[in-house]
Amino acid sequence: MKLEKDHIDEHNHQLTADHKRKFEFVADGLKNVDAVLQKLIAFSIAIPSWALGTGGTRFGRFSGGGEPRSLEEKISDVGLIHALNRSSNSISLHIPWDIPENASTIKALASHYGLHFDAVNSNTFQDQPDQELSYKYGSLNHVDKAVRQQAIEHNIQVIKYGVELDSKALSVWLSDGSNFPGQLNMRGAFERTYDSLQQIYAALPGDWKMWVEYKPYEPNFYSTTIGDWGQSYLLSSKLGNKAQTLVDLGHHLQGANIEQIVALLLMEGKLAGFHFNDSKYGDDDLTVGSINPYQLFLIFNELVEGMDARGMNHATGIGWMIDASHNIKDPIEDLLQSVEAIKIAYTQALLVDQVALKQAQQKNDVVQAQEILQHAYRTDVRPLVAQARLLAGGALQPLSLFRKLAVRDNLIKERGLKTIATGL
Ligand code: PSV
Ligand code: MN
Repeated sequence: MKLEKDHIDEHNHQLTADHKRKFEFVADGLKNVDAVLQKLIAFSIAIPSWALGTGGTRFGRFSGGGEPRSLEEKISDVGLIHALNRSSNSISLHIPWDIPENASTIKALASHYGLHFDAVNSNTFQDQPDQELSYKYGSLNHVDKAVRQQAIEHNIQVIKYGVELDSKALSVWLSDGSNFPGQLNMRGAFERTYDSLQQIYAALPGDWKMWVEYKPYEPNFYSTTIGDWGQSYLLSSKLGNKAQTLVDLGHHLQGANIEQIVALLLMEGKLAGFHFNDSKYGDDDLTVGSINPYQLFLIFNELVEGMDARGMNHATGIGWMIDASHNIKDPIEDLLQSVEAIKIAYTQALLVDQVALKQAQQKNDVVQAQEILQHAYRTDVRPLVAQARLLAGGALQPLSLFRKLAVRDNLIKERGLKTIATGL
């Protein structure tokens, strides 16, 4: 289904008076409204190709209907999201869940919707039907050289697909690790992983990056070979300038101070970017901002301050991507909510009075420092986000327009009720 410009214009027209009042109220108290709006217009978040179908858990999967049956239909869904919010102008592919058989056609289709391709993701955490050797006991860290070689070749193949699509980064997430003490020599596993990654690194084009993702547990429950940011940082430092550490918000043990991790990686020029999601207990992959929006704001506060300190462009300096998927929501509605939550947190961080905060920190004025942060966090910035979207040609309220146009019903009519998208 393609969204017509008239639909958006009509929707915006009906909401204009109310929006204008709210926007003027918040804009009135701000010094830098135009700069904030320009930054918001430029800021876009990549959509993962695997989040357009309903997510499953190990206990089951409840398909929602009208799920995309092909890469083309996934691109069309991202096109729809982008038409509504003007903030989702790229798509990140997971290979082999989504293989671009004909790259030029796929690229043309994406650009028809104003989209391009973000990082490509390799998958050595599952066995594929036509695969010779199994990843049951690991991939890049495997004790058997032949298995490692197969996993290395897969990653190089993924880079080749990415080159055809003009992607600029390879995301590597390994489930490699052990379930029981004694199963694996941890140093050996790390060294083999480093060696395998070096070979993949050597195949990266000059203008590419390798994003090394970490995760403490699941599917392995005793040790993960790249288990935390330190281990990822160690690998990316040893590998070289093109390698960086990717932060998935769900990949931390409870209570971890993610904003501090982010601040330090950024300081070292080693922050690749994000897989955004939210969680209550583990890698829950819930809608961004649904559980802990304050943490998201604190992360963005470090990002804005740290990127400004390094003179980085917020929109392009690192990779911004969602990695969420859940089992009960309409995936498009979930993604619209996630993008909105990210933009809200970003806007709040842009409103932090950094000069005053530094002064408070210098004076050890703890109370004032908290007041400054929370003043920004408690500002209702939604009209600013909506205004930026309006200026960019999107809908004032993407989610309500999605519902009003009964987009999901239309997709079900087009694709059927019992379609299942590739992914987990
Ligand atoms: C692993 O939990 C992960 O976060 C990696 O990024 C994978 O690519 C993705 O999820 C798969 O759903
Ligand atoms: Mn991830």
